[in-house]
Amino acid sequence: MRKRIGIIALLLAGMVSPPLGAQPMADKAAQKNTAQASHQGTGKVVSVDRAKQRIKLAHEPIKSLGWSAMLMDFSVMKTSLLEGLKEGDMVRFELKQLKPDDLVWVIVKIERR
Ligand SMILES: [Cu+2]
Repeated sequence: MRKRIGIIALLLAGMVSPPLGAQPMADKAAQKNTAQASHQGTGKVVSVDRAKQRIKLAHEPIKSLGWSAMLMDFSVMKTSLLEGLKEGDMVRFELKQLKPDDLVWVIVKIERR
């Protein structure tokens, strides 16, 4: 009887051992940092769609994200960010991920350069 209790205690201890318990929290913290981080980019405006709150850019490489130069559609945080922007403008912009697991990057700042 005493032996059985000992085994149960060991099993319970294993379930709440620090390495297992700490790991998910560390992952969450890392994801939160990624979500809050913003990335700077530069590029050229290809088209602006105010109705859809989107802009197409030919962006230059963004090293902080490991992206090479490419043509890409972005959503902007608010329509007013697109004011005064037109095809052919050279721009500097800032990207943010709204949700940690989201693959979508949103432009939170954009200005002509
Ligand atoms: Cu891209």
